[in-house]
Amino acid sequence: MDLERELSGAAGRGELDLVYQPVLGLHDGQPVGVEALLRWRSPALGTVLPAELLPVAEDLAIAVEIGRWVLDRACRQLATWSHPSRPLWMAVNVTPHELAAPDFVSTVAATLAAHHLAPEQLVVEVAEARVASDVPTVVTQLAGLRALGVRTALDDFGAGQASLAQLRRLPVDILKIDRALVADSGRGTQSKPLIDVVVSLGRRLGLEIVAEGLETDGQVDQARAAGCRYGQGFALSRPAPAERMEAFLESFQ
Ligand code: G
Ligand code: G
Ligand code: MN
Ligand code: NA
Repeated sequence: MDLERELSGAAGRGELDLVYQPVLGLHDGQPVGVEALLRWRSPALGTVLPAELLPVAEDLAIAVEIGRWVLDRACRQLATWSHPSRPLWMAVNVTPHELAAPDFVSTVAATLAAHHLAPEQLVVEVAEARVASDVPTVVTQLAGLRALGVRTALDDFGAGQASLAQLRRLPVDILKIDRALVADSGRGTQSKPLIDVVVSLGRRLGLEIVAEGLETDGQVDQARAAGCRYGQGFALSRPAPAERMEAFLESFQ
């Protein structure tokens, strides 16, 4: 298969790329963090998205290598964007497969040190629905990250089969509410009580909460009204290449 043959050399050929989407405070509109999103710019195949390339990467046993590249690039970028007057976090997504690498936590520690970043500046996101594949390993590795001072996030919360069970089990600092739960808000459907309940649950657990996939001003208002401190989505800013994200961040100075 073309994708397989091409992907195995993609990192070495410099074809991997990150785009960035900011997380904004819903009360002041200020950026507080940035999420790194992987893209593969394949000369043969065009831009390939993570959903398509990650399963192939796992089959080829290069998912861990790609994850290390993502972490290093994202941290290097954060080191240039974050400064004392504008502290930012950088969030990277990982699969349980990547987390399961025995040296995952030590690689994170080494990467942070190499870029002179404080551990609190990194957020590691793991999607709720994927965690079920290996809960004990995910728990151990997330706990190891937190012991370093790195923050952990449960991504796509509310989209999986066992959201509440996962929330109780997993050592996380941040809850990212899946866009499915915000999608109908502002249109007078059942999602308003859902968001309200999830946000108040998260707050009672002492978690920071990010509403994801905010596509309309109505959804932004709804998330804010529910008590959600942070938001992410097309209504606030689309994912953008590094130069454009830098200009976006500079516009807040
Ligand atoms: O950026 P996009 O909407 O295409 O992302 C689709 C999915 O891929 C999301 O679930 C996101 O969390 C995941 N994803 C994006 N970048 C990365 C990455 O660098 N590593 C991993 N493991 N997943 C990623
Ligand atoms: O699973 P995760 O939350 O990491 O996925 C992030 C993905 O969501 C990115 O690929 C990004 O392109 C996409 N995304 C970001 N904001 C929005 C939005 O407002 N609406 C939709 N439909 N997708 C979004
Ligand atoms: Mn994410
Ligand atoms: Na998400």
